[in-house]
Amino acid sequence: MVYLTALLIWFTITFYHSCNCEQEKSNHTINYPTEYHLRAEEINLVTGIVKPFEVWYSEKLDRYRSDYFGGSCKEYYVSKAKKPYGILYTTHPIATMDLKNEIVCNKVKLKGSMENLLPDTENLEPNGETEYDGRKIQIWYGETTVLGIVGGRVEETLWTYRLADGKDVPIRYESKKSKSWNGHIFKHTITNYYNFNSTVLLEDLTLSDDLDCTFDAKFGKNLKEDLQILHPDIPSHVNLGYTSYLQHHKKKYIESEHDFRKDIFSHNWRHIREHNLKNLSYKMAINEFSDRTDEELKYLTGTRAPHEKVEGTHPFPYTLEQVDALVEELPKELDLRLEGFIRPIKSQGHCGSCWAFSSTAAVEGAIAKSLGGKSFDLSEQSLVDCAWGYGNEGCNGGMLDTAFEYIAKNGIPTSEDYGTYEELDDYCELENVSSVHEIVGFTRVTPRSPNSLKVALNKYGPVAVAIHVNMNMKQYSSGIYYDPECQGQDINHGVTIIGYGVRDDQEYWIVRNSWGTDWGEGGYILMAADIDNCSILDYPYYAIV
Ligand SMILES: *[C@@H]1O[C@H](CO)[C@@H](O)[C@H](O)[C@H]1NC(C)=O
Ligand SMILES: *[C@@H]1O[C@H](CO)[C@@H](O)[C@H](O)[C@H]1NC(C)=O
Ligand SMILES: *[C@@H]1O[C@H](CO)[C@@H](O)[C@H](O)[C@H]1NC(C)=O
Ligand SMILES: *[C@@H]1O[C@H](CO)[C@@H](O)[C@H](O)[C@H]1NC(C)=O
Ligand SMILES: CC(=O)N[C@H]1CO[C@H](CO)[C@@H](O)[C@@H]1O
Repeated sequence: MVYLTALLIWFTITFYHSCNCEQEKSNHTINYPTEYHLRAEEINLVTGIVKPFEVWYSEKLDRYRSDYFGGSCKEYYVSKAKKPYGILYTTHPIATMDLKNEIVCNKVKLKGSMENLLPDTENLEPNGETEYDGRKIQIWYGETTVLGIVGGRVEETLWTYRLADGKDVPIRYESKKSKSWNGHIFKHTITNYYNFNSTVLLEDLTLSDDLDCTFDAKFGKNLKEDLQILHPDIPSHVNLGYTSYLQHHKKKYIESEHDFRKDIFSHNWRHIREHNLKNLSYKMAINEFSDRTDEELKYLTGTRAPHEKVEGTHPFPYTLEQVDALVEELPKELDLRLEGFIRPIKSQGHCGSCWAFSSTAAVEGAIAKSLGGKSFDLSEQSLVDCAWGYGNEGCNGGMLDTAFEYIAKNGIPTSEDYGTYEELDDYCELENVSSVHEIVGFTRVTPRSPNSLKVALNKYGPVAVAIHVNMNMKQYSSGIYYDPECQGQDINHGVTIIGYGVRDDQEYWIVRNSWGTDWGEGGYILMAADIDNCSILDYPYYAIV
C-alpha cells in the first residue's frame, strides 16, 4: 500500500513535470468547432434505414439548421436575443392521400440555450489514434449502462481529426445499444460526416420569407391530427408525436426506456406513412402496438400449426369437382355478421390465447346457425384453463385442431356461467358450471381451395384458420391486406373467417381477429383471397353441431 502510494506520487510528479498541461488537457476532451457546415448520413444497421442529413451551426449567429432527406424536411433554430429561449421552425411536405406535397411550416419555442448538433461527448474518453486519408485520427470511446433495461449497455465510438486551431471535427460516430446478457443489439447506428466547412453564412440560416409559419401549441390533444401535421423525419417532431402517442394510449415508461420506445415508434410511424403514401390495397395506422418490437408482441399471437388431429373427426364431404359445381349456386358475397351468427369482437389481451378465440368464434357461429340466429357468448377462458391435456398451453399458445378436439369431448360453457375472460392461466373450474354447449366434431376444409372454403362458410358457418402475422398486420387499419413478406412464413396466429366479398376485382375474406375493436376495421381484417396469403388456407376448420 505504501509502495503503491509512493508510486502514485512519483507518477503524478513526473506527469506534471513532463507535460505541457494545457496541451495535454485539450488532448483529453473533444472540442467541437463553433462554426460548421457538415453533410452526414446515419445508417441504422438494425432497420437498414439510411438517413442523410446536412447541418449548419453558428455560435456567432446563435442559429442552426438541419436538412433531412435532401431537404424535404428542414429545421431552423433562431435564438431570441436576451430571451431564455429560441424558436425552432420546421418545414416539411404534408402527407395527403393524393400525394400532392404542400410544404407546411410550424414553429415552437425551445427553452434554454442552443444545443450542439454533433454527438454528445459526455461519456467519451480518448482511445488511441489511427491514420486515415493521410490524416491523424483521434478515437474516442465510452461505455454506459441503460437503466431500466436489464443488462442494457451503450457503446459509443467517435472518430475525429484535429484542426490547426485545436478544434475536433467528427468523421464517424458509432452507437451500439445492446442487452449484454443475451448480446441482443436493439439499436446500432453509424453516422458518417463529410464536407466540413467552417464558413457558415447568415443566408444559409435564414428561413424563406414566403413560408407562413404558425405556432402549434395544441399538440397532444388528438394523436391522429398530430401525426398528420408532424413529420417522422424531424427529431423535434418525433418528440412531439411520441409524447402525444403516450398520452393517447395512456402509456408510462421509466425515463431510461423512452429512447428505446421512441425509436420503435418513430420507425413504425415512418414505415406506416410511407406505406400509406404508396396507395396500396390496404392502409396501416399507428396503434397501441406501435412502440413494441415484433418479438415483444408475441403475446398477440400463440397458435401453432397442428400436428395431431389434423384432418378433424369428420372428413370434408365434397371433392374439388363437387365444390366447383356447388360454388356456382353460392352468393358472390357473404357476411355471416348480417345473419346474426357472429358475436361482438373480443380481446385476448396480454395472453397468447388466439387459438381459443378463433375456435370458440367458429363454435359460436355454428351453434347460432343451427338455432336460426340465437347466439351465445361462449367461454374462451374455459379452454385456456382446461384444454392443457390436449397439447394446448393456455396463454402460451395452442393449436386449432386440439382446441376443437377438446370442445368435442368436453363441451363449452357460456362466459356467464364459467366466469369472465381473465387474460391469464387459471384453475379449470368446469365442474361448477351448470351446463355446456356441445359439438359433434370438426372438419378440416380441403386446404388451399378457396371454393371449398366458400362452400364451408355457406353450409356450416364460420371457419377458424391458422395464419402468419407480421408487424404490418399488427398495424393494419383498413382495406384488403396483402403483404408479400407474409408468404411462406411459420403459422403463429389463429383467426376466424366469417365471410367473403369482392372489391375492385379483388376477392377477399372477412376475417375476425381477437385484438379488440380499435385494431383494423372494427376488429376485422379483409385478407386477399386469391390463393393462400399468409397461409390462410392451410388449416381451415369448422365445427359440426
Ligand atoms: C496533443 O496533441 C498535439 C496535436 O495533435 C500533439 O502535437 C501532441 O503531441 C499531443 N500530446 C500528447 C501528450 O499526446
Ligand atoms: C389510389 O387508389 C385508389 C383506389 O385504387 C384510386 O382510385 C386512386 O386514384 C389512387 N390514387 C393515387 C394518387 O394513385
Ligand atoms: C465553405 O462555405 C462557403 C460558404 O458557403 C463557400 O463559399 C466555400 O466555397 C466553402 N468552402 C469549401 C472548401 O467548400
Ligand atoms: C367450484 O366448486 C368447488 C367445489 O365445490 C368450490 O370449492 C369452488 O369455490 C367453486 N368455485 C367457484 C368459482 O364457484
Ligand atoms: C401465396 C399466394 O397465394 N399469394 C397470393 C396472395 O394474394 C395476392 C394478391 O391477391 C396474389 O397475387 C398472390 O398470388
